[in-house]
Amino acid sequence: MSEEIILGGPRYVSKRPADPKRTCDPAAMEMLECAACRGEQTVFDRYAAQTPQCPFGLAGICCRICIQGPCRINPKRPGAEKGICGAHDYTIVARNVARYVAGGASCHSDHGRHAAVALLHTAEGKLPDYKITDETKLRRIAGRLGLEAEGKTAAELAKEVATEALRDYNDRMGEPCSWLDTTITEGRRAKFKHCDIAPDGIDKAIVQLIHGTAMGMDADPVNIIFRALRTALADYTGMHIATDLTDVLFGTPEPVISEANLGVIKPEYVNLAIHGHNPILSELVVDAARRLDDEAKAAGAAGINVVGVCCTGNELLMRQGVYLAANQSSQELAIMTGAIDAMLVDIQCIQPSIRAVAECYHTKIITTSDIVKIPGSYHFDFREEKAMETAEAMVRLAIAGYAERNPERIHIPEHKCTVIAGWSLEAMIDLFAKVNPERPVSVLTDAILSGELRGVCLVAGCNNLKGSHDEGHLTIAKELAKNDVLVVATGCAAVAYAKAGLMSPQSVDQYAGPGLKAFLGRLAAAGSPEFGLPLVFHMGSCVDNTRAEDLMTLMANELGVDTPKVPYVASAPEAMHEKAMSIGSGCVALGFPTHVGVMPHIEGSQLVYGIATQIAHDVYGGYFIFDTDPESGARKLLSALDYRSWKLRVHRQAAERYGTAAAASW
Ligand code: XCC
Ligand code: SF4
Repeated sequence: MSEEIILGGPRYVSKRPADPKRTCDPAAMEMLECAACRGEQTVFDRYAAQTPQCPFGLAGICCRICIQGPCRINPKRPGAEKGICGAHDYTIVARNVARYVAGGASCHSDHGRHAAVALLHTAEGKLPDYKITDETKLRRIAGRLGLEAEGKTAAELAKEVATEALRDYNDRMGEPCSWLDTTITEGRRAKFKHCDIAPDGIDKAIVQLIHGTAMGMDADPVNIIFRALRTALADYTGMHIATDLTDVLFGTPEPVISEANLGVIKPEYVNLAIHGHNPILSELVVDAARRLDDEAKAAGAAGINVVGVCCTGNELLMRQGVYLAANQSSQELAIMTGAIDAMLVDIQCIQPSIRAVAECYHTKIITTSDIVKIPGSYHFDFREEKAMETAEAMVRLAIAGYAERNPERIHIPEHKCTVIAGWSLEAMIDLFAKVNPERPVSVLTDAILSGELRGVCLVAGCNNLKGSHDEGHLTIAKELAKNDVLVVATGCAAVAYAKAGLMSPQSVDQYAGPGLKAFLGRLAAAGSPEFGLPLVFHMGSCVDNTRAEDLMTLMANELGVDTPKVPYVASAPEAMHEKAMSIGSGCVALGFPTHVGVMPHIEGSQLVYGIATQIAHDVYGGYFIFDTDPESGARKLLSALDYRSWKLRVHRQAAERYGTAAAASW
């Protein structure tokens, strides 16, 4: 009997050798070759099997929100130029996009809610395994929210802050959400009020968007898209809550050195991979792993090696210096090394396929959330009340897995790179403060005004196999760094940079243009961390994008302008998840020129395309740039930066020569 049948039935066997263009990560390439010769299926094979993809879906003109449908818009077929109910292409495209945004906002905000409830219960003394780690940040948040902090204990204040956060989820009856309102510029506040897109409740914004895009509701694409922007700002609010409150619970990240790529998996250790997004679980598991190291040794291993996958990996790297193994598209490949004893998952971006891959190995897949179950996996009902107990039980399962390994199936690529991570907004400000303690952000804005830097770019987001894995990320960052742009990154983009060595100190000499090199050199001379500075700054997981957005707000305030005038752009070269759609839309509302390197499903309506690329610009100052060629995407980002910095300089000169009133009229 063949091994395949013993291992759980016939499997799809890849007939094709691994295509060298599928990834530009050498470790992933090595594993893809390995998978091809073992006849194992990966996400790369399934992507190929799905092509060509449905043109109606790709254009966004397939509607299936009522069961009279699905309707497909076909302009060439009389009667089919509209849906059965009469919905035009523009209505259908806009509704589909809006529902993506609602989906993304649900993910981030539910994550934020979890953090708020955990903080509340910690403050109430109900969660013995959690504590308030960063009281300074707690007090700063309370101050920003206008809460009276004098004379209150950390627990009392945490209760108020958590309660205030939870209020942002409910209906604030016309008052904007406080996490949005207290973190944006004066100008944005006025703009959002004027356009009526400041959410007055996260859940409300999501529900109303789903309601408004149901059958027989809003048919006006401009109205639908602008309401989607309100939900995107609700997404921002939820993300900000998540980041702030997890910092309070587990500490605000500080510069840290570690390593990334599949080479961090160590054959002699119990390897426990943690995958997903939620530090409320993973922080405890890291603690549990440290406690149970001796049990692993007793089982014959050298100890426990925790490695991170996707954004939970980013969170653990940022706060604990835990190794990063893989991003979204390479999650299966980590299991295929044959040396992962357990993969523990929490929420979001967990491919159901990991279970099928694990079937060919000894790896135990452990799900932990009641909204994420994968048939055939172990499930632990993770609750904060008995967090450590559950975390230890899960770690013990990994230890048990160590003895079940098949040595013949172990293949670990040697590739790994040094990573300097931990760049929370606070860490960035501390770095700038070494040069100018009074006005730290001016160190960055002055470098732009003097022409040393051309601006800042946030590269965020996922992997998407419509392009070569990680290639979009790497091309954009190298191109921008060469042209003196300071690049900050989050999510799977950050993992791509970590794996490719773009977060190592050596990468500065290799890729930075003269201006960026001089800028980073100045920071280093003033007292950067002993291990040096990276080329690309890791600002966290995808839920941490508000760290990078806050930097934009600080720069705007420093320059005395609103955000659409700040030379700061955003890019999602490999956007995939609904969350990327909501983050990108939020960036546009906040005033970022926002490049997306994968064509979203909007080409079926010229009108919606125009709203995203032009009308958004006219109204909000931010806009989308869609370009699937990363080099040309980078050029467009550079020209957006140059246009803004040129205007800033002209404005400065006019102010110096003719006074601020004359300069204010531009
Ligand atoms: Fe998921 Fe965050 Fe995207 Fe990566 S980056 S594919 S959302 S893990 Ni956020
Ligand atoms: Fe078709 Fe209209 Fe139903 Fe959409 S809402 S599926 S366009 S009938």
